[in-house]
Amino acid sequence: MEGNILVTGATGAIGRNLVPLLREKYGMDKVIVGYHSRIPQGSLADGPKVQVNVANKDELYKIVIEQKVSSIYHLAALLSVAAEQDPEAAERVNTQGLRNVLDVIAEQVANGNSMTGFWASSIAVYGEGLPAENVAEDVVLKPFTVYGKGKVIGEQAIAEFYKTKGVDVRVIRFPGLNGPGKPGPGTTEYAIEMIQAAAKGNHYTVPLKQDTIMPMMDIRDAVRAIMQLMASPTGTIEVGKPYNIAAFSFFPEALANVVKKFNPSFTVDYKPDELKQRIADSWPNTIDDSRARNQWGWKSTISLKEMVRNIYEAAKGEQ
Ligand code: AKB
Repeated sequence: MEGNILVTGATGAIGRNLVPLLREKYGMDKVIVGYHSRIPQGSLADGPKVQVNVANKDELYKIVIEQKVSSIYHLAALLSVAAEQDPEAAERVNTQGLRNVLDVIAEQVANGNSMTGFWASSIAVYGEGLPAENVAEDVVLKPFTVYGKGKVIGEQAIAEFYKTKGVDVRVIRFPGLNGPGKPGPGTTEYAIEMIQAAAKGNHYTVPLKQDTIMPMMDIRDAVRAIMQLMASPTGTIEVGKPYNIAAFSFFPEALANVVKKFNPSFTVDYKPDELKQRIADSWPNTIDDSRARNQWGWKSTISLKEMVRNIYEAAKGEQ
């Protein structure tokens, strides 16, 4: 790779797990940790890093030029609950932030410089009124959330930039991603909270009904998918179109039963939060990822039990 890679939102859940893989593949000095308010810690702090406000296009452009960036993995975003609570921040960071990334890449491409990108979409694009099972990419999208609407606008902008300006930004629609570390203010994040509570010997009150099913995945599978999609030759995939990826789906009571295998005295109760429950109910139970499987060989490898073990052991180690 000629230029450097900028990862925006690199201190978030996906970034923390993706940066080490990128550095392993391309070298420490080639991967720049882009952060905003959360300062990089541990190994993330070791290599190049830059504070970046993605809502400020001039600042982003300056970094791209000065740091010789030729690929942006754009992960800076507010999650579903945070976006609902602060729609203006969601508009700035999620919608305008992506728009700025696309504009900067388009400008570079127009100047004859090769530049690509990755963007994280979500099952939040789906909305109420859809069939719940095995939902493919190509259905009518009617999310009610600020977050979901932003993801739909983002996917459409990426498709448009590809069609009209030849901008190659690849997109995955992620299910709930689960890994060690403090979970963000989302809807699927109850799962991480539950496992961490069990590891610390605490009771957990689930903010959803016990049978609320959502598609989920181990974060390590998710970042492997990003590496795989980004390494796929252009002619073999549909650039500008989002790909679903799936691993397994579960509901809180089923997760609690797996968690109890690690801590038999763990207890939960259920006190649904109105917003989280409505969001979760509007998302599919299961999604169809056959396009990703057929076109670039996607396959999940980490089971629910292994996902729980990873988060549980990390949380135990922190005590
Ligand atoms: C959230 O719940 O907000 C995220 C997501 C599925 O996009 N985890």
